[in-house]
Amino acid sequence: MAHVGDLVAEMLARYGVEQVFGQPGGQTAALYDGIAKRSPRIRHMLVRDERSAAYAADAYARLTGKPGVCDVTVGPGTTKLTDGFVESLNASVPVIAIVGELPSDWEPLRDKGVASQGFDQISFLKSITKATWTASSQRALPQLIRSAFRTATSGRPGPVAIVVPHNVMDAEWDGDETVLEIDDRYTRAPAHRPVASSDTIEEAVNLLDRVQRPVIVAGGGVLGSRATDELTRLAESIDAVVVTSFTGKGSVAETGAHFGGVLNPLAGPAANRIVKRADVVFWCASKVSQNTSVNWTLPAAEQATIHLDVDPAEPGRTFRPTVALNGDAKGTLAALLERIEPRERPDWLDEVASIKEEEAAPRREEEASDSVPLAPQRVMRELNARLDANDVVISDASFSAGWISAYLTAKEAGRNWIFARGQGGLGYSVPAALGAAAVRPENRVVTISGDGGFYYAIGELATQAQNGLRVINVVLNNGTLGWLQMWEEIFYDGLRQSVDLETKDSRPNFAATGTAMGCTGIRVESPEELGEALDRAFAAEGPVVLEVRIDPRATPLHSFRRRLVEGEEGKTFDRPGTAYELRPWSRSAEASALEQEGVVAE
Ligand SMILES: Cc1ncc(C[n+]2csc(CCOP(=O)(O)OP(=O)(O)O)c2C)c(N)n1
Repeated sequence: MAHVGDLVAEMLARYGVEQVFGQPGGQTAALYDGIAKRSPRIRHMLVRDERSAAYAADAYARLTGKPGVCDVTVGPGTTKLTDGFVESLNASVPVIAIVGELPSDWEPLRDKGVASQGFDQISFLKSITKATWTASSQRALPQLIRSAFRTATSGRPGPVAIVVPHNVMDAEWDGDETVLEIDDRYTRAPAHRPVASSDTIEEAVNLLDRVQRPVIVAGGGVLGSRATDELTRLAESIDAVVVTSFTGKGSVAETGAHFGGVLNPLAGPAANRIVKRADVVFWCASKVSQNTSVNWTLPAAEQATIHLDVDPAEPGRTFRPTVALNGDAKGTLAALLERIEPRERPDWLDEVASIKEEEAAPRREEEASDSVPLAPQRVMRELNARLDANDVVISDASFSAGWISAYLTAKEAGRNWIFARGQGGLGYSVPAALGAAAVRPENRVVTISGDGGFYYAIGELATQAQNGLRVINVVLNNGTLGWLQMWEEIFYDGLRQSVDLETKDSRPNFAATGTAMGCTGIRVESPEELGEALDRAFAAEGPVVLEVRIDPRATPLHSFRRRLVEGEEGKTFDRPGTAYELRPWSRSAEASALEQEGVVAE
């Protein structure tokens, strides 16, 4: 007998979904039956925590542009969607959740879990999704599935949820094929490519033509829109320099003269210096977040600006752009390219090259460090040498994001880098690797996290092993919550409260944990062991946990570095109180030193 679980699975498969992530409950078992009957056309991956299902779906979507699909059971399954869904919502990633629910007519019993696991799921989900619907009947469901794909992939993409009551999911379906029709315009984001109006494009062309030192800040929307070719061509044709946000990393190849670095306080000063020198800053598919704008000290008051975004509500949020381009990045950049005259700016490229070199010189020394415990910069250098252009690197929160962005190179443009900056939550990388490996089996997927971040999802190592995924999980183990340890030390007079993750007698061994979970476990304590360890990791067929003991005083955050060194000379520092002040919309060029250095609470 066919049932509604078949209907849902069949529609998902017709929309091109080949992988669903989740954990079953009685209310969703029919969906599992539907998927099982259709495997391998559509497959299911069992995660150890529904939070991981949402993260895996998010990573799947970032790499493919297709909505990542996950399923959760009613109540405790639903609440665990939160971390991933807020990440997807804030980062504009298309994700769809099929959510279990109690039977429709149990409404009065839902309160306070009187009927087991019940609560007001709709109100809850509405706050973490772009849209949430309940399928009140079998007949409503196909149209809701079409709405889910349409909403997730159009305009500013985002996560959506369809709540399916138990009686609807289990109901018999007569197999009527006519209800299954999909809308194939919405299988992938961006579903629409609106181009900015001709007069605003003209204004942007005129402005770019008048300036000497153009910089483009590429945000995550460049990759989301698959606009890397257009962006590269524009930069090369007018000698503009591209810097990227974390989520924009990979928007251009990072090997050429037109790349200026990653713009984030964690990623080193080069990009910040370059942006400050620009006479026009073109924010391209970037929401100009706190980190990318270095506490909104960028752009400076005297700089001309262009802001391109598919969401018309975005330009103008933190500064009034000289030109606002409301459109899709790929389409609008292509339109700009058609009108703009090629232009050489050799002086500007020379200046940028010398800024880059000044900042790179001390880094090369750090990368060659032989210190024990290891310098993370050394780990990154050896990893960089082994990464192929299309391998996927997934960052956890905290210092890993800085080490990756500043020391690993995007050898080609493309969607190969994942930074979960919608929330900056610890524990993203290991579960996200499930989604990445599912769609990129031919590539190596590398996660990089601190020990604090790694703890969050150790259970998913078993998922990686069970599915034979080619993931290398690098754990930069400094024995402490590095960022918070330094924050406490600097701003609270040497405080060291609840930041250490080990004691002399209790030292967790992550490599051994990996082995116990069915991965290859490798532990590195000295630089001599590193090369061989990485070779082993890259040669392994299944998942690897590569634990490296790193220097607990290492930080990519320059403001911390300076303060830690100066602090040793007996200076004390104020808490970053000034950074709490909301910056005025019509910016002044004045900002506190702390803000300009990018001291950010993470
Ligand atoms: C889920 C979550 N909880 C807390 C934080 C605040 N936080 C930011 S960085 C950090 C320390 C992370 O430690 P670890 O993963 O070991 O990396 P390290 O700082 O040592 O590089 C914490 C607790 C966060 N970003 N996310």
